[in-house]
Amino acid sequence: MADTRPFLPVSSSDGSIPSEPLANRRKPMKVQLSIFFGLLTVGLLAALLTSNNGSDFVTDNEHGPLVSSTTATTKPETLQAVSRGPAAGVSEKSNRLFADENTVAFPWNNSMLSWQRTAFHFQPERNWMNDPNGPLFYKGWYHFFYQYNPHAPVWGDIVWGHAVSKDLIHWLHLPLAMVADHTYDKSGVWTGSATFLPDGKIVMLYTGSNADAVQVQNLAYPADHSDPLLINWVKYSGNPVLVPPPGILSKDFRDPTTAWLTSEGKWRFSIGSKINKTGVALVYDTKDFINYEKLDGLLRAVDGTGMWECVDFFPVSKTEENGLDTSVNNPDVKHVMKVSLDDDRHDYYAVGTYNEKNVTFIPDDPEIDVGIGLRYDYGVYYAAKTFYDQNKNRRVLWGWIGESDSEAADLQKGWASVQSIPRTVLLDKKTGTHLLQWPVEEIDSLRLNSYEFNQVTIQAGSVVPLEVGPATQLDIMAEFEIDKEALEKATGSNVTFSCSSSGGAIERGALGPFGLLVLADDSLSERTPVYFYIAKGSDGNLKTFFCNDQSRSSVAPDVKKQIYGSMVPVLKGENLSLRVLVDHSIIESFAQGGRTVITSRTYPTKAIYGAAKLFLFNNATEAGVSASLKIWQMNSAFIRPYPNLDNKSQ
Ligand code: DQQ
Repeated sequence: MADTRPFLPVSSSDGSIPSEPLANRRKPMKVQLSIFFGLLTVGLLAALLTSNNGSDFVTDNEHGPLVSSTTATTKPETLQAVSRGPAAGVSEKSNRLFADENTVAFPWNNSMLSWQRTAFHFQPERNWMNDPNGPLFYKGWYHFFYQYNPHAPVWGDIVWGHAVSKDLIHWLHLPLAMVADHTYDKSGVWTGSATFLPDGKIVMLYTGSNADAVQVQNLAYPADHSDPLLINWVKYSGNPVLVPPPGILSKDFRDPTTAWLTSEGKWRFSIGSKINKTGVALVYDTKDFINYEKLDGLLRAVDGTGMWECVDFFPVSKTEENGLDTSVNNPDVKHVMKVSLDDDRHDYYAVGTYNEKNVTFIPDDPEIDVGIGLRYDYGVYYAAKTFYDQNKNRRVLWGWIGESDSEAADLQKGWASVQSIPRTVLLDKKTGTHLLQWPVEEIDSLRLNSYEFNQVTIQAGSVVPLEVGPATQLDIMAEFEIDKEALEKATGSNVTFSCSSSGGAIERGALGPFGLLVLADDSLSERTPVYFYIAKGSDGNLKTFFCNDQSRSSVAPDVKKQIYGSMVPVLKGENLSLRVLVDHSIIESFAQGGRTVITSRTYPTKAIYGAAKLFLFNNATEAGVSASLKIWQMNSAFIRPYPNLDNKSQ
């Protein structure tokens, strides 16, 4: 439960104590003690800062070498990298970070590993999960299917897991929806999508890796449409309905999209592939999902992007704030195409125009075409899929979030991967170029006590603790204002900045970095900065970057630690705004209303349970920053098996 201790008072803009949380205040004596210890903490941090000549707010040297307090007494194990996926004809599914290194396994203990399991993100009870499949809303239930290995916490033996929810947050696990029981899907029941027919019936097209590991497309449908839980699925007797066409290799033909209607009343859908090194989206028309016509053209093709997995294609409104059914096509819509790049395992999208007659998608800006421009998420996020939620008139996006630890640790903890919090997707009407992704509103129902901090001043080169109790399940909304004078005074340069090639949150510039230190321990020996960095060009223009620095997120060496991020457009009159969902080993962060999003997995060894803390930081050399925040402790979701399935009656 949330700790309701007040915020430790540190400097505020007017020198007064920043506003207290909404929850209980302490007695005056305790407030004084809090002030004392708060100032002491800030003093110590300031001492750390000056002892480093102001070049960094905290460095590894200040805390000694990165070793764990739970150092193993037995000989440490060296990690082996195992490849999973490519041999079977699919993208790499294991963490290859340690492939060329002799990384030593950290002695993870059970309490550290149990802490990593998430509290309000969707996960099966055990074992491996990857792509979201065929999400839909039917007779009062949200259905979620997913790539699942029922036998181990590593990719392999893939079948379709299935769960249902009334609100996209609390889930009930159901029996497997489809298993590998036919020649045409013997090597795996792979990714697929759902389409609603006009009579309300559902068809599911999915890829089967057949007995010879050839990728084919199959049709399945619910055995009983009167069952709201859609427990039993029938595979069409004429499967496979499609095999790789001439010119397409047998392992480059997968992941059919949801179908949309053409003006002639045919169904049209796309399948990802590649021709040499060009990523392509093949297109098929069908009237009945039994007979198919391959169209001559390609919906889109982009040189050098390699195999396209999990293509998604959908309209977004140029004028309204609601989502659209996949078949909507009129002058008031733009189309979005998303591809998952097998080569780098990131999801890229482009906004553009769909020409039904020519069967093409043309991006508005060829410089940011599919696969070379914008990404849904600049962290760990892949194989995403949207669906139109007719219940709430919105388009909802699911994405697979893999692990960034070692396979050995996954085997020890018995599970691997989570799904993102479902996100609504809208066209950002202000930029016209970006999408806005935002956690579905239902997540707000998990909010418990809240804490408010108004106009907290964070001097250049300082760290401010935020007293919110244990900081492992949080929903954080923050706004930052940077000192205007410093913005004007800063000299521009033509040096180009990028989060991933920068030194991360310890690299100081005149105007940043500043933001939050998430999942940090008291001494900051572990911390994950989620932050903005403003760069001034030689033309005087400002560019804002949104980054997430994993480099000091854990003292364990067998964890992938990257600096993620990208540019985020900040328009005139906008404050810098941030929303961060912290749920144990996952941090989902949304800048500027969801224009740029970063999801990361974090595996601290000390900043866990009650020792996980939250801080504000400003590591700029010049600019002071003021921050206002509202922070909620988050409840856990109920995610468990569907009770008494035999007596299911709604
Ligand atoms: N995952 C599935 C494939 C898809 C890949 C196999 C993307 O259908 O291409 O598990 O992660």
